[in-house]
Amino acid sequence: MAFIRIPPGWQLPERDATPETVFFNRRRFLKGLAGAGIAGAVLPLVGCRTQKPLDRAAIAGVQPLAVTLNPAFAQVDRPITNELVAATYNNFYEFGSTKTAIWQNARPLPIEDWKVEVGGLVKNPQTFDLDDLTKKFPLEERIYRFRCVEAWSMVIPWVGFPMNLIIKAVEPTSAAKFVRFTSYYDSKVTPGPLFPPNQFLPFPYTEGMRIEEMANDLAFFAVGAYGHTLPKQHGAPLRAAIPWKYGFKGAKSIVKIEFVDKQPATFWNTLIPSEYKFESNVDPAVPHPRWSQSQERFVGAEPEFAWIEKPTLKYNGYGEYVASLYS
Ligand SMILES: Nc1nc2c(c(=O)[nH]1)N[C@H]1C(S)=C(S)[C@@H](COP(=O)(O)O)O[C@H]1N2
Ligand SMILES: [Mo]
Repeated sequence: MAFIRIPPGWQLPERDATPETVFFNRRRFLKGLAGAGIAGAVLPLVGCRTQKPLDRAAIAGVQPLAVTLNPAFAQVDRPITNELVAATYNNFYEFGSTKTAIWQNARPLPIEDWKVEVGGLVKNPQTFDLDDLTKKFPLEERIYRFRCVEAWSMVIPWVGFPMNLIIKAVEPTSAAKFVRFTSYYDSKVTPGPLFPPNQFLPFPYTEGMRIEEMANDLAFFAVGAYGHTLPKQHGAPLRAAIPWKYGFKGAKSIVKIEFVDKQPATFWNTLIPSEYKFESNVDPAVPHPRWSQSQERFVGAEPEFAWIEKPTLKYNGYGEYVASLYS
């Protein structure tokens, strides 16, 4: 892709600490910060080291999915992130806080016989297995920008279906105002981060949004990426992809979808409400308390898988679809 300029020295860093990880090490971290400039110290995004070789084992076991690309989401303003970069640089705290080890730690996630319970304030509660979902709802491919609150971004070709199809299937009652997604959790399988011990963290991971947001055409449930089923580290077998919000809103490995009348408690918002808001739309003008959100580092473009600095776009560039939700 000729229009991409790759500044020298912005290669995928081997260093795994990230702002979200930093929370778990905050006590050690705050000590280390004494006397240091906070903004500079927090964002460990600048790396000059060469990356580890890409490992095809990261996508072992995936099954091809027959899908057609939705022409409305066929292209964005930057190349698709290399698949093996995306599959070896993940946030999934149930499997640890070391980004580049999560794909290996996630191997024990038992995705056979997966069930997704959809209920709460609905007329027609249902429990779907994965076959039901993929047969009932036509799968499509959508190329979406993806922006983590940590100020890095990717472009991922998801395979899945609009969340609105679930709304239509279960028919929320007029009392339902929000939806809550709950991720798989079993402390025997999901050891969690090392600091602090697991029991202090509000697992299972939950996320949520307003029903009108969920009904927006962009809100998507992914069962695959890059033309095949999701590797476990991406949140197999079903995860949320909400491209105008920060990445943490996209709960992985969803086992429960509940329609509720009040704004639900969510994992990050419970841990650090001042830093991780419930709404969390991508917005370059609203800095995270510990770093700016005006720029981002696009990761995973060939040939070097370099970090490429880009201005962050309001609603991650999806304002034409979603701005009316917030007027
Ligand atoms: N259950 C669960 N879902 C999660 C997370 C997590 O730790 N646990 N991390 C979130 C964050 S912070 C991001 S950026 C994305 C990362 O998705 P990816 O690894 O598929 O790129 O997943 C989100 N969903
Ligand atoms: Mo994130």
